[in-house]
Amino acid sequence: MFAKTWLLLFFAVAVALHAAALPLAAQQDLVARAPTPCSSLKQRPNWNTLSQAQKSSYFDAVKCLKTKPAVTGIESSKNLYDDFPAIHVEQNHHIHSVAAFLPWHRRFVQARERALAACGYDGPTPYWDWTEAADTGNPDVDPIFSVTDGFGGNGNPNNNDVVEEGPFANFPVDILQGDKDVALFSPHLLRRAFNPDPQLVNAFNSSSVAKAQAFETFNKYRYYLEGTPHGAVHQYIAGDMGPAHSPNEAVFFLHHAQIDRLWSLWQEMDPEQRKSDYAGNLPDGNTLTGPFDASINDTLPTFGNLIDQVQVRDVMDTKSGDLCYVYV
Ligand SMILES: *[C@@H]1O[C@H](CO)[C@@H](O)[C@H](O)[C@H]1NC(C)=O
Ligand SMILES: *[C@@H]1O[C@H](CO)[C@@H](O)[C@H](O)[C@H]1NC(C)=O
Ligand SMILES: [Cu+2]
Repeated sequence: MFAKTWLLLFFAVAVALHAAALPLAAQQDLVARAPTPCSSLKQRPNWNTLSQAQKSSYFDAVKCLKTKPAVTGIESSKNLYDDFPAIHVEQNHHIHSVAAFLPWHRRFVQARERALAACGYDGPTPYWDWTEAADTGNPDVDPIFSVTDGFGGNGNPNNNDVVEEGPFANFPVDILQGDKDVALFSPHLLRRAFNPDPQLVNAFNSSSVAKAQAFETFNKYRYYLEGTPHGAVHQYIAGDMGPAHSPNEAVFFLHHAQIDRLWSLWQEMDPEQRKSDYAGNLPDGNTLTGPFDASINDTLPTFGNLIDQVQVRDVMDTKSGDLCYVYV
């Protein structure tokens, strides 16, 4: 309590002192830019720690998204559920293999959290720590895929990989990635096609994550994290989770909460440096060779009204601004 009051006071004094020496336009900028301290921090837990009641209210809220009107304005998206895969398809090239991969998806998980809250979910935003699944060598038996209190298991290879058990059994989804990242309206039932290739599974094991977390600069970190563990989880689940319409798959958001968690843990290893370390290529640059023109002052690619489009700098710290959460 004392520390928080002190911090608030410090901000107020610092802003006032700076403001006194600056012209009016710059003063307004400074006031607008001062990071808002969080009044409290929400905890984001491991999925496995949720109660049965929380898990079932989570599933209910996910399904409720299909009953809410679309907000993105993307023609193929007929409801709020479809908006998530649709915007992810249409922004595909702006949000993958670019510097903005991590900050955009951080905000996208937050957009989902708000949508679920609007659908009556008042529990926490969970993450899936898939290293536990990969380390066993058999991710298919992970609790996340439980048919009784998880997201259900693999699809049926004899029925177009359709998921036939669990809360998403024969679950209708509508969006497919088309050419040139156009979101197509193509109703089908949710698919999974687990790929047990050990090399793929090892790419998201705890050793692979340890390797990611050991990179010392953002650009190298985000390149490995996106390309190796992140990509391998998409490819392991496959079906709807494979292509850019992957937000059709509800597990997507627990996967991306885990990616976000790893980034925040990486940032916490050297907060002063890493909460402002942001670099890499824009969509027209090469992810390995550059040019590396991205700036922390860039505006994030659009979320199509799912949530407001802030600057990268506004989502660099999960403990400030309108993020205000920590992973536990
Ligand atoms: C993860 O996979 C690598 C091979 O890529 C292997 O050498 C390592 O032992 C695995 N780690 C664990 C914890 O299973
Ligand atoms: C971002 O903008 C601030 C002023 O708003 C400036 O001081 C800073 O140098 C800019 N950073 C980059 C990387 O462009
Ligand atoms: Cu993505």
